[in-house]
Formats: sequence, C-alpha cells, structure tokens
Amino acid sequence: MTASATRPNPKLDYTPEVLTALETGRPVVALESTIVSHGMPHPQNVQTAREVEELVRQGGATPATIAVIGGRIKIGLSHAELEQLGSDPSFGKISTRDLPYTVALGKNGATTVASTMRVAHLAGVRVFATGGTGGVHRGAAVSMDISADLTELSRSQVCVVSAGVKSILDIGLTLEYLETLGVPVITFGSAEYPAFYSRSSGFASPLSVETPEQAAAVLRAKWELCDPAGMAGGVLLANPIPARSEIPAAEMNPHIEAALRDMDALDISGKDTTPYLLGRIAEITGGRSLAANIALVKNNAVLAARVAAAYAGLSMN
Ligand code: PSU
Ligand code: MN
Repeated sequence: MTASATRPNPKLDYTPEVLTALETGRPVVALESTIVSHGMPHPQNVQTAREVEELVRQGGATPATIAVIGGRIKIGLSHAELEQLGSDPSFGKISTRDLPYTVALGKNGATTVASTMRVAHLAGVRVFATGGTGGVHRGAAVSMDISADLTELSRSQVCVVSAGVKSILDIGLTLEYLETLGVPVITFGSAEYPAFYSRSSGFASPLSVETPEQAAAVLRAKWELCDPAGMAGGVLLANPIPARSEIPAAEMNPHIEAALRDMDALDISGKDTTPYLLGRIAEITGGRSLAANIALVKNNAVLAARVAAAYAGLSMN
C-alpha cells in the first residue's frame, strides 16, 4: 500500500514538517490564524495556538497553521512567526476576498475560516480545526451580513471541525443556508447541533456520526464519489464543547443579548462584528467565555487529528 501523496504547490511556503507529511501521505490538520490575532487576547492566544498544535501532534497528525506573512502564504508557522501573528497588529483579519490584495502588496494577514479553507485546499490539506465558524448574522434580512465562511464551505474540499455557531448568529438561518449550498453538516456524537459555548442549540443536527472513521468515510464518499473532479465543496463537522467546559445556553443567552445591544450602540458592523462580540462577551462573562473558547478549540484539534488520521488511512488503498 502506498499513501496518496500530495505534490507541493510552488506558490506556497511550507514548513519542513508539513511538506514531509504531505509528500508521504501522512495526516495534516490545518489551523486558522484569525482566532489567534482577533479571537483571543495576547498572550493566551499564542499559548493556546501552541497547545493546539501539540495536541494535533499527539493525535498523530502534523499541524499547519495558515497565515500570510509579507505577502507569502504560509502552510505552517515557526515559533517566532506564531508569536508575531499573536502580537503584531499589522495582521489584519483577511477573508477570501482579501487574499489577492494581501499577497500582491506583500502584507501580513490572519486568515479566517473562509480564507484558511481556500489555502488548505490549494495546499492539499483536507482537514481543518477551528473554534467556531461564521454564519448568517441576526438581522441578515436587512444587513445581508452572511459570513464568507459559508460560501467557502461550498467551494473548497476541506472538512472544517468546529464547535458549531454561537447564538450571536441566527443558528436556524445558518443551517438553512448551508443546506441551500449543499454542505453536509454532521455533528459528532450528538443528534443536536451545538452552539459553541453550549452543547445545546435547540436545533437538530441534519446528520450525525459516532466515530472519526465514519466522518472520514463521508469525506471519501463526498470527494471521490459524489463530487467528481472539478466539483468541490467542504463538510462541516460540528463537535460539541466538552460538558465540563460548557456554559449552558440559558446562562449564555442574556450575555450575548447584552453584547449585541452594546455593538448596536457603538454602530459596529461588517468584518469588525465578530471580533467585537467575542471580546465583549469575554468581558461580560469575566473571562469565562474565553476559558470555554480555549477548551473547545483544543477539543476540536483532537477530533480533527483523529479524522485526518482515519482519512489518510482510507486514502492508502
Ligand atoms: N467565531 C469564533 N471565533 C473566531 C471567529 C469566528 O468563535 O475567531 C472568526 C473566524 O476566523 C471566522 C471569522 O472565520 O471570525 C468569521 O468572521 P465573519 O463573521 O466576519 O465572516
Ligand atoms: Mn460578515
């Protein structure tokens, strides 16, 4: 049996460990960088990013944190680059639309779920762990604020492991929109779609699996059977926060409502919405939401490593 190797894309900068893993068909897990630059305060952000990378390694996969530095697209970051990402304010939040500009003008950028998916696809990395994805914002019927993360899920061949979407978004409309886009939404070990800080959202998950092997089999069926060459699209694998770390929805919802009111009063909109709300909710909850956020990201990294390992095993025959 020979593992199916991926040839490196000459336009991307790989760390040696990621390059070796891809060339030998070993499992790799992509990690995003907006969560580091805009999702958590320094220094917990860099500390968490390092611990997440270590958990991926312990799970038998190679971590590839993705960012743009000086216009170069990085697949895997050095220790120093990760520290720079977490502390240097020149790393703007860049979504898919911003990638060409950031590359062409030689700038720094922290990639969102959408742009990390696009880059992972270009690099041949099929599994990606994050905290939460973007979605359809509350009031989107007027603001039209729907995250490009959803569009990209319908384009790039990547499995995104997330803890669901938080109720700063309209969870029901987010699930509707993903159905329209043809994106499989699968919850790991639960019939209910999770709400990031809380295991429960009140919405049934469209699909569910019980093992990483089942998730990997869905990826193979999607990409090798149902999406023949030329067609694309990802899979959203939702992973409920561990029970010991969750903040129940009934407790969380008033805090989220308060943060949304504060945001309206400050007239914040567009790409600043999600970073503002994450920061404000951490303030309101006295850091409890941050602890939950860190716990769920780690939990997602562990599952992503298991899925990547199972998928690499399936691709070997
Ligand atoms: N949700 C989180 N933490 C995050 C984000 C979302 O719980 O850090 C970040 C991710 O990078 C995601 C982005 O891709 O916010 C979505 O932003 P927008 O809603 O502007 O598309
Ligand atoms: Mn938006």
